[in-house]
Amino acid sequence: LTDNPVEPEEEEEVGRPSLYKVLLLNDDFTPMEFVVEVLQRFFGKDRETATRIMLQVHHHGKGVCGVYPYDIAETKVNQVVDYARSNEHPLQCTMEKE
Ligand code: TYC
Repeated sequence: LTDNPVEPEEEEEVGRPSLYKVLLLNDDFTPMEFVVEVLQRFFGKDRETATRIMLQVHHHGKGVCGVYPYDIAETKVNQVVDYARSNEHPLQCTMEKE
């Protein structure tokens, strides 16, 4: 009888939830101050970090607000879009798989 071979390491990814980036998109109308407020209110950023992300979006077209599991990312997107619409701003928020 030959020795039993050692089982190969299990290399499949199991049980690790995919993460999603929540992105803000630039537009010409939403006030800078409103975007900073959104980043503080819904993404827990301090004022300085929020301002940096807002300016990234303003200058480069989009920016990452945070990275979350699917359900949390989806909730953040809905909260931001609802809040922007309530204040009559066209601010766009979306998510993409990391
Ligand atoms: N471009 C906007 C302005 O000049 C500011 C802005 C920044 C809008 C970020 C949206 O996600 C945004 N008032």
